[in-house]
Amino acid sequence: MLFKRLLGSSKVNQHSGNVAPPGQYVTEKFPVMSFGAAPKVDLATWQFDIFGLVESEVSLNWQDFTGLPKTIVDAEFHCVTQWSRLQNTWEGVAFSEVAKLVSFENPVTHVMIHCYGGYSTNMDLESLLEDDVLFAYNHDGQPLDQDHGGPLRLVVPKRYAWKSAKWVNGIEFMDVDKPGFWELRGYHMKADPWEEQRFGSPD
Ligand SMILES: Nc1nc2c(c(=O)[nH]1)N[C@H]1C(S)=C(S)[C@@H](COP(=O)(O)O)O[C@H]1N2
Ligand SMILES: [Mo]
Repeated sequence: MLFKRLLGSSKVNQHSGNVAPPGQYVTEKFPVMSFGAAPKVDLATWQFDIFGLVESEVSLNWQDFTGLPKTIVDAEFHCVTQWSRLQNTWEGVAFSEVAKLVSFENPVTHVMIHCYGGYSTNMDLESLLEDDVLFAYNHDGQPLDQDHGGPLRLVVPKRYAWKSAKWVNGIEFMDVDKPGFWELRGYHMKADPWEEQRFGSPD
């Protein structure tokens, strides 16, 4: 495909100064939290689709994706089951960089992230465009383990980690907010750990 770009790389630090959000404890371990088994994804057939309210859909293969400009982000990771891992270095492609590949006919307000295995999670577009949000293929200098979402996962440091979708394979741009996998099952639509937005309000 046509995404031959220079490999520029930027670095972002997102830290609150070694303090975990309310109701969280700090761990140096990296627990695996997955609903169901890790899908096995072959890089030769890996595909990432950008669709929804876009002027034209874009599909990327592994080479296209990893050819996009690289970013490095140091960030915290907060699971709603109460563990926080404060020091993580993620390497990958900023969400904002991927979003540049499409244009919109109508105003887009929200996004659904899609994954191999059927998992999904929703967020508002503005939050995803922040400079610490990325699709990561490396964690702490190593290729991302399959259990941790390899080959590619989303990382959204300012949200509970269920929003950091593993095994991602698509972005759907929307003009309404819709619940993803855990949000449908009672978790919060926004999920800000500093506001302890763990569960949504039942309607
Ligand atoms: N596709 C997918 N992504 C997922 C999950 C999942 O079950 N499937 N679990 C979420 C939850 S609840 C957490 S806490 C983090 C955990 O990431 P880790 O297993 O790398 O620690 O991944 C999130 N992303
Ligand atoms: Mo979680």
